[in-house]
Amino acid sequence: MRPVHVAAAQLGPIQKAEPREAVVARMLALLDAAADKGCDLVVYPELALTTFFPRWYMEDQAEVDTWFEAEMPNAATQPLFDAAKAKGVAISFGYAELTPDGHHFNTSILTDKTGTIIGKYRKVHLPGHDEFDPERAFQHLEKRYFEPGDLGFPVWQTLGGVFGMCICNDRRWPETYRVMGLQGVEMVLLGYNTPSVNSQKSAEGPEDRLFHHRLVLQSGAYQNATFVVAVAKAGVEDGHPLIGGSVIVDPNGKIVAESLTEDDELVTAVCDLDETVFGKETIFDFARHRRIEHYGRITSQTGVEVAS
Ligand code: CDT
Repeated sequence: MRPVHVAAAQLGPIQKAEPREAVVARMLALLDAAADKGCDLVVYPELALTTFFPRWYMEDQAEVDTWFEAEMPNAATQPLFDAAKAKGVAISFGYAELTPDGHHFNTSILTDKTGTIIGKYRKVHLPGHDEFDPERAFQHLEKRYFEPGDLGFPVWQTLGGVFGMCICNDRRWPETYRVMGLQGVEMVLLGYNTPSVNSQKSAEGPEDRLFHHRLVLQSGAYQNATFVVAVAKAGVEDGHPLIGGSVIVDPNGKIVAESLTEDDELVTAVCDLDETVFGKETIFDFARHRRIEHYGRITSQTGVEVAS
């Protein structure tokens, strides 16, 4: 047995005017509750410290940069790292990262149980667009404010297992899981901010959105024999609804725990990482069954090419 008691710490909405300190106080309350339950690891959403600001069109880079963190930890988040250390709980959360040399990334970090950052991931698959789009019901300007991640999909050995991270839209891409799967990942941690309605197709509402969300998490987990912990920022932010549906998925692709609300909520499960072994040694024993001689297009071609 290699049990990891994990908590998906879903956050309810964060309004545009809500300061980071108030959000961190909410995150600390969830951390306390998780520690009281005996959790080893608490996972928070994508861009956990602020509202989902890429929905707002901005032209002034100084204004954009107010949504970014130039240091981690910083004054607002230091209490989280202190609490993680004091409680002996590892944490993972997402934030907008401004690097010392001026690069902007949609980032998540992972700490060990002493509150020391041991892993960093920068979102690779940025959705949306980079200019104001009047055709959309609302904006999704991640391509305007962030650069694609430059760290690939690394994994880290901690808590007795192999852990990886990805962020929101990354979860819809099978390559995300497979690159980590090829490094033996046993638990993928991810946060998300998913609008409840498709801005380009109003008929695609929360039911469809949650269906696609579960579909990709469950298939990614099964096809790579890994746990997946997916954590929402949910609810209505300044009139813009985001889905909930935070889940913990096992290596069979089954949901073992799921949130019930669109508010701050803790979803927990004890995950035995040894449950990943059967899949990794049988149907998804990559060394025996993969046929890379047929996969060249995956890395040599981006878009669809139809033979004439
Ligand atoms: N945050 C994020 O990546 N959201 C996307 C919305 C895609 S629609 C532009 C998601 O995949 O949920």
